[in-house]
Amino acid sequence: MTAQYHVHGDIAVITLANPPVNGLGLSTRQGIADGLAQAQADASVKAIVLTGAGKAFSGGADIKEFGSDKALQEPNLNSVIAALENASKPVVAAIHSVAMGGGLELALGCHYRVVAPGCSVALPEVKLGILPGAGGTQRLPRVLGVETALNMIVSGEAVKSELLASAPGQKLFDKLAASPESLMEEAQAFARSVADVRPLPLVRKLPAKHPQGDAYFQFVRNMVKGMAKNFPAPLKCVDAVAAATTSRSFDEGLVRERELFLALMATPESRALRHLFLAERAASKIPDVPSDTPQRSIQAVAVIGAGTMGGGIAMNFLNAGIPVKMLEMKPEALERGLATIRKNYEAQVKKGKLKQDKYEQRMALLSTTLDYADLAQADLIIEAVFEEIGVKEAVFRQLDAVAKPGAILASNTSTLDVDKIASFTQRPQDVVGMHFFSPANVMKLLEVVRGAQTGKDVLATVMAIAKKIKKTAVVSGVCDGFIGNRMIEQYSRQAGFLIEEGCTPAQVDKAIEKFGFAMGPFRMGDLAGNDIGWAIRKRRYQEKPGMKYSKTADLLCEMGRYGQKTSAGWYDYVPGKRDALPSALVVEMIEKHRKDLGITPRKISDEEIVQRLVLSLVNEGAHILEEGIASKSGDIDMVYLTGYGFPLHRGGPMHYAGELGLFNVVQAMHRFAQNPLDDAAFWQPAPLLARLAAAGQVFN
Ligand code: 3H9
Repeated sequence: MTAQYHVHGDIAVITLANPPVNGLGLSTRQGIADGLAQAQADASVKAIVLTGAGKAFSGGADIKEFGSDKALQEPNLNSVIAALENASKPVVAAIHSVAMGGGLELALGCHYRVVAPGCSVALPEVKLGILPGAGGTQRLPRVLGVETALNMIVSGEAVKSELLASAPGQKLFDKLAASPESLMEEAQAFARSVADVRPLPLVRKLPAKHPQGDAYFQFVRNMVKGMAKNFPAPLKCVDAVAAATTSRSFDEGLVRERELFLALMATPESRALRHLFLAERAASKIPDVPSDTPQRSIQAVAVIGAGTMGGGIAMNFLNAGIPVKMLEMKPEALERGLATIRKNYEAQVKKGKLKQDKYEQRMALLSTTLDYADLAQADLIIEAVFEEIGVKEAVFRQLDAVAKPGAILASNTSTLDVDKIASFTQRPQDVVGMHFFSPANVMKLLEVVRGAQTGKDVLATVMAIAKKIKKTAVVSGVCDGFIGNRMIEQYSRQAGFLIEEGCTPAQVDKAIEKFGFAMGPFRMGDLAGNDIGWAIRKRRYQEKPGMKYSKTADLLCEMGRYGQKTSAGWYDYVPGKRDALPSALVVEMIEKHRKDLGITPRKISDEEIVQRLVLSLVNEGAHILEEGIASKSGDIDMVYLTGYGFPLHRGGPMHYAGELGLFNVVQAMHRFAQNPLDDAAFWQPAPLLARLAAAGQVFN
């Protein structure tokens, strides 16, 4: 049973005990219902306190139970709340640490609420693509007023208990305890003080009114519509709260909330967001590295290379209060690097995002050196030098000579073999890849590249430090391009074929941007620099002479059109501006190229564009899974959602493939393989994909 029952004198205490956050799964709900029945049957009990063990009152409905029979099984959350409301003895919620979603709704069903300071209070369901489905949209407006409640429900953001408790006229909390430590004592004393009060107060009896209801809700709808973009839940939250103010009875409002909740639960957007929630947390777990693996202490970090990447990497650690020593070969390079870091921080100060004193504290943690010997005290050394194996070799041989025993030696390589890099040292167990994405101080993604000999304690340490610097870390095995870049290469190849067959760059970009990508492949190429892809392809032509490529991107580079930095790429740019303007020269180049190849252009639908681009990611992702480069499909999704602008509401390529149905995905690939201008060999479904499709399953 994941709820406990104890009696202290004349007070019964029901304690939710479902770690980690007392999610309200079936057995916990049953435990509450049983405790309530027991307390009411015991004549010596005068009042009941409901609380949570460990680090939360409750984080809400058990997200892992969603979609299963257990979520619906009685007693469901609404039935438990009804039982609380109908209890014959007062029930006091003793709330601390976290009261979210169904947890807050549970508390709102109690007769009284005593809260500890510092507790995070929220109805965050909107972040999962749903709305509060156990009365939250009906009860919160009654205790906090319509506007505050609606703000909380539409944003899903947490508010601290002491702030809410001090709001004028609030009826959410009956008492703010002096401290989390005294909460239980104060809640029990409170319960005794109200033991004989009748009738028992119920939130449902309070009014929910807004003086200018129609105008207010109209205004909010317009605003929320603009912000919600691809997500249906925020507008439905408004509808549900509006129902609290217009329904003829409380129960009629509850019915409306239930309808909206169930409809949202069935949307692909909600499935995507729930997948994202679980995949994000699962990414930090490595199957053969248990959570109790010892970690190394990281008190001081060194970064080699003060370029854009090195500087961005350093800022992450400075932001987290960890001292950084930056090494360069020449004083001018160090100066330039320092100036860039200062400029970045100063821009944040100017925008009011960073306080001056915080900026100064961060800069005080940064030191520089030209001498490798100065890195001897660093616990973690991250190399961000030029992407060439000879350069990396020189760096790692020096590091091996100066780094203290047990220091972690990380490479920020995006393409090179981490095992080879490790072989330049006598301590391959200490070597790992930490592939940051540019700009490194902004992008959430960190690919942690696990070499054949990387120590488990090194991995555990790097995953923990990633959390500290607020990155989403995903483990990748060693292969060319790791997870993200290996997949994007296939996506880029498809973009090239689409151009050859009849699309314009703008048509491809528009189609995939309409699907939800932040930026299409051609605008992205112009931003990143088309010469980078060119250099990689030149290497590929040597390594894989049989691989089919469109030559349009090479022709573009031969014209010197590297992208925004040359004010000309797939598009034209006005110097200093980022607007992508169609280029007649590029169209001419593409048309000539088609003629040279004897291709008659055809009209290609947006649907085909999107499918070919996205399914190229899926097929390569399936190979990556099968080879064990990624240990689970959610990891691949996290890479794409946090590092490559894949639309959040689609849940990542592997999740999206499941939404399409893997059978349909395989059928589409067979169709694409028939196209003589495409790469038939690539479109053979990866064996794992074919097996799952045949078995009617999805990736896991
Ligand atoms: C809801 O309530 C619907 C109702 O309105 C209607 C129902 C009819 N369930 O984030 P962390 C796990 S919808 C199950 O790293 P933190 C999480 O998976 C729900 N598990 O910790 C992870 O597990 P693991 C509305 C949950 O300290 C572990 O807890 N509620 C739940 O940084 C630690 O998570 C929400 O949306 C859950 N509800 O933050 C709250 N919540 O160790 C979502 C967490 O196996 N949760 N877990 O990987 C949060 O915002 C944060 O997790 C929280 C803790 C603030 C609670």
